[in-house]
Amino acid sequence: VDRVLRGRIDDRFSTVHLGGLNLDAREARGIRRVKILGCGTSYHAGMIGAQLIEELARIPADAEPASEFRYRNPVVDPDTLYVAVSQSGETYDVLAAVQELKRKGARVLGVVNVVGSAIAREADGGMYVHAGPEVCVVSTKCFTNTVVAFALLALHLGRIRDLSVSDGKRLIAGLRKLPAQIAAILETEDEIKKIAEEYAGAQSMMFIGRVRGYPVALEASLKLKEISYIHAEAYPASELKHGPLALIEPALPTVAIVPDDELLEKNRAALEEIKARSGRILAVAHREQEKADHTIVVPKNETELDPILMGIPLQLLAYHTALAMGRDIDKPRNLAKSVTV
Ligand code: F1P
Repeated sequence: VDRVLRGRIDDRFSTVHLGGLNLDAREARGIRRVKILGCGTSYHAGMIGAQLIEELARIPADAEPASEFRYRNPVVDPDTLYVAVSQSGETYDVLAAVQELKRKGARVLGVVNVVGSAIAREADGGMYVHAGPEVCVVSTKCFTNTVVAFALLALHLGRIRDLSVSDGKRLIAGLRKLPAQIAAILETEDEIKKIAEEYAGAQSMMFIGRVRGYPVALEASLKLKEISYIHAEAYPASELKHGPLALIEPALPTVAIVPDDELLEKNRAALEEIKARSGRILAVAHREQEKADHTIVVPKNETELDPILMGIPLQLLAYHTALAMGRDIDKPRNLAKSVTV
């Protein structure tokens, strides 16, 4: 953890590195707000990052698409820590936001995969996520690693502010369990493939989740759109009753994120609403969900890490859905590895 935070780990890869967080304890204690900027998958990982920072460091935090932020003349505040997230480190909307922030005197950290990329060079410090080369255009491993990086950043900020000492031990133990749990999920690939083949013909799909599950729903729907070209929408589960329930019918399957957490009963109530309208349901959960037509059961870890373990089977679902539809997964239409305009 400390090596990642100090940036030392990068020495193995390159001499051009982010140099760690570059935040001393006094500066870290002075942070009043954290604003996370990214695009696509990186934005969704940033949404989870903001929740982790609020939970573990008790600093108000939020995420916004970098493209929106740069076009809306935002207030740039010296007590806000800005964090730019990018797999490629070259996405133009993120880079432009970073440059504008720096012109206005803000402190900007990068959470970046590609060592020595433009955003890594512009940032005042940050972390590389070491997801390795993302060989396909669509970002997957980087999502997982970015969430891990934010868990470390949140713990670090919490520790400096004399919080999360027990959270630290608990979460670090949880992070150590992740590789074996992810391997166990990958073992269920054949089962996920069979489920994907059932949904491959759908015209449209709905994804729902609550709190930590909502960015997972957004990300899962983006993966599906990017490589299968099935239309997909993602909603916070409680927003369903504010309009989108009207869409639920047998032809519109719903993928529901249903972790065993304090919101389990609320999530189950949403499944009932969908079933009452004869909607088909695929649940991603820690145990079988009786209202669901299919459940992908994932291993339980610390609640804060649910987005990682629930996101991975949905990346596989998108992959196998696209494969069953004969799509060219490595060359998705209209998607570039890094969007530089
Ligand atoms: C952002 C992003 C990716 C997406 C695709 C296009 O890239 O939207 O999330 O999968 O590669 O660009 P980045 O800033 O994380 O490199």
